[in-house]
Amino acid sequence: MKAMVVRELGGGWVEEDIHIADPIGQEVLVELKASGLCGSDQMEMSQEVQYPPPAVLGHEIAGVVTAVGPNVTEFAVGDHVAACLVQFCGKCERCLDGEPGLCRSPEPTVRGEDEEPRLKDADGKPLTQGMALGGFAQQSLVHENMLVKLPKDMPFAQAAVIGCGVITGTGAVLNAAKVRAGEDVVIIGAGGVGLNAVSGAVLASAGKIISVDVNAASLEAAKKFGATHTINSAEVDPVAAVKELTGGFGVKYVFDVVGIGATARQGYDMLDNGGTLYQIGMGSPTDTLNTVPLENAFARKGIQGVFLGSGVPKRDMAMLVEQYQAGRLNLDDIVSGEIKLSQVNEGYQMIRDPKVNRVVITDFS
Ligand code: CXF
Ligand code: ZN
Repeated sequence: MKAMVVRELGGGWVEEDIHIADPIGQEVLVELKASGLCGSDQMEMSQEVQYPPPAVLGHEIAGVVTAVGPNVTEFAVGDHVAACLVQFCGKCERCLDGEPGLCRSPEPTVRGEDEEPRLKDADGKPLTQGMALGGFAQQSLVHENMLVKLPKDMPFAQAAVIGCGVITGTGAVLNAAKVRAGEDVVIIGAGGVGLNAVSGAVLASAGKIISVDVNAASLEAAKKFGATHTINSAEVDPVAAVKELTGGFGVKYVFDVVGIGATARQGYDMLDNGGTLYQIGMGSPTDTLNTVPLENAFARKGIQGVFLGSGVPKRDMAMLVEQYQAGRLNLDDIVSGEIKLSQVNEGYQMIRDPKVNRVVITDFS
């Protein structure tokens, strides 16, 4: 099959003819119909994080099941499916707790060292399968825990993007913070994930949905997704602006989708007493946020990390599909452009424009 392979760090994606194994155990073979371009894959391509080259990256996928392993129970040939990159066993203490994102033993979702690799290049050498999905290819071989069934009338591109950017942003609001109707929220960052956090706040019927960004076009997009107020932090002090909008108090929920020291500081300072800063963005690996224990004892502020929406992917993806189909979740404006499999390099150029959200591969010919 055709795949876009990262051969060396920083070397971009190169089209190759590669081999994909037949499904064993709980594996499902999916003919891909949509595969989204997420910033994390670009990071994986340019610096060694978790999936060393040669690798097939791509982790926002949807398609049609063409074969199943002998132990697959949930899926059959012909099913439409989408994936979420959370790898979980479904059996450990944390999975049983309803926290698959904290799974203690996600190993069963990938093949062992002693098994034939899922992907091999034309010379028979193993290829890394990025995030256990390897979505920049015509097909993907995926453990059934990472898949969810789609209604046949759900468009593939919109389904594909749910599995990473959408679930991350909406889940922060719905799962981590559990915002109630009428409560005010601040979302710092109006890029791909930030807009989905705005969507999450709309689904929660939040009160004021205040979007903060340095880019005017991104703030316009946030309004389109349902932000009731926008603050351009390149022009005004965002902490003062949030306080002014909230009777001087600040808010109970701040979502920092940027994740650098400056936005963490702003987010923390925007909190009302008893409020929580939700840290979603991973903008800096070294920036810190200092707080004074004595002050915090009085203010009772919380800091909470959120990863991939901190939810239950199968449940949340099905819910988000339903919300989209009911006209309550804007995924159409998340999908800004569609490209061919061979155009992954160009696609990553396209998403540098802040007006472009997700670019999705929909032509795998
Ligand atoms: C990523 C964030 C960085 C670690 C892997 C998953 N999320 C989505 O792309
Ligand atoms: Zn991603």
